[in-house]
Amino acid sequence: MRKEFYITTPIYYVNDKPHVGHAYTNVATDAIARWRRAQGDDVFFLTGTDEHGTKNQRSAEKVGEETQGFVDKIADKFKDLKEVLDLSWDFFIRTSDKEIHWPGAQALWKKLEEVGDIYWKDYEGFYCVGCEAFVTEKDLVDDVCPDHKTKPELIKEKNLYFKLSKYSKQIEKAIETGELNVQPETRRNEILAFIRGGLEDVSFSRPKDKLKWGVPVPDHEDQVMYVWCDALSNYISAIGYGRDEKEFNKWWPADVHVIGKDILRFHAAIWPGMLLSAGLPLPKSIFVHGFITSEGEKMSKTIGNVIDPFEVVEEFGSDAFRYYLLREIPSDEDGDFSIDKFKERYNADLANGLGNFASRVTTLAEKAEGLAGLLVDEEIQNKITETAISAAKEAERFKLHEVTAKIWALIKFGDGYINKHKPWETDDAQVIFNLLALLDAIASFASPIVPKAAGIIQKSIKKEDGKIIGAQKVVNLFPRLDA
Ligand code: ME8
Repeated sequence: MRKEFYITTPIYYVNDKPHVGHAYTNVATDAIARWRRAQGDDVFFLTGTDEHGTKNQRSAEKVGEETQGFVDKIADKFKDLKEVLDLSWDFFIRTSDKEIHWPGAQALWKKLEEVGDIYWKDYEGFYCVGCEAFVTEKDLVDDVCPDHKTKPELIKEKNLYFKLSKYSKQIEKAIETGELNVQPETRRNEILAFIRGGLEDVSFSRPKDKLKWGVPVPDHEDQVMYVWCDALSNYISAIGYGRDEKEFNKWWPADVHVIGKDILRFHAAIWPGMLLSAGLPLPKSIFVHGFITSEGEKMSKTIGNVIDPFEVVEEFGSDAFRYYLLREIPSDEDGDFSIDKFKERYNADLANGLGNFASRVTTLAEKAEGLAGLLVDEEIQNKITETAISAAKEAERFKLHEVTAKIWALIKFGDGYINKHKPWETDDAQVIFNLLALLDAIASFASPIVPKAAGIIQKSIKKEDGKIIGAQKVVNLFPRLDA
């Protein structure tokens, strides 16, 4: 039975153009979305941009541009990633979109207020613009935010607060029981420890005279929503909350929110709190991936080691970039982007791996006779089935590097099979047919990872009534790179 599958990326700040970290989240999410589509699910894949808040507003001011124009430009760069990274997202939400996003964000706010979870409070405390969050002394190291290396700003104002503390126990329980499945285990433990410390209420608005760039709070004209309250609601506004109930009910609850480890608390504490308050179901799972360093160091403009996905793809192609991210970066831990490693992987796994295997098999198959009507040998079929099962098991737990490794092990197996049977000497139609069946399976398993190459291979395999009957030669899918 076809089942709905709703998957999201975070919505990215538009203070700067996308880098390899954003590319990673997008590619990981895309691979899962493509895999579910291939399983027959009805998939909705959402991404977008988080355009309000102090950080975005100040970035526009810094270059002397009008805020809307500035965020439009950067949002376009995030949209461009669709073609560059070969992403298959279905909708791109922008929080400055007054038609799609604002009605949802405001409807959710009203719900929270209706049930009595919003109240006024005088606040005095520190705010980290980098995090877009109020911070306390214990979040700081040597008086600065450890993530942004900046001193938080002292803020003294009257804000509307959200009673998150009220839902502490319920959120803890949902994560404990797996009703809200936080993956991997390490992140689940981390967030549980945090929640067990007791969740505090959160400031959910900012006075308009201090920050005008935000979604207006319904019935409180002098306030705009706190940027995280606004941003998190994108996951429901995009699918029709407050606008199109039927569409909303079709997709919600989300199957997976894919996020980086930096925003775990917002997604696994504040967001569930908001949903519980509004009487909405919780997302089924949150997949938390690690952070990518560049040549072993944290990416930073000062060091000048920020990796630009546009440049990498321009030089090596989207498949190669996707492959590296999915194979080399452990999806549940931190990983590193290094150009030497990239080339090594490219040559070993793509040029000599998938590309060479496809070329060997299709070259044999192109001139082979008597393929039609053959059936694949049991040994080969078993190997294919085994890979499908083990890869799916890893995919269920979002271990994307393991999925990729399992699929590429099947290519190794195929290479071994050719070398053992030497079909170029024997012209054995059954051996060649087995190899084509293997290549066909590999292309279908690999299509969420390297969609372009997989598509070319699939197109080259000739079928009649779904049965393989031959192939056209595929050469040079991944030309070797010089060392
Ligand atoms: O946090 N390695 O937006 P953001 C891997 N607007 N992933 C990385 C990364 C790195 N070095 N750097 C960034 C926000 N990311 C909010 C989100 S959601 C309702 C609002 C990825 O532009 C990773 O997915 O700072 C991380 O969680 C996200 O970008 C943060 O993007």
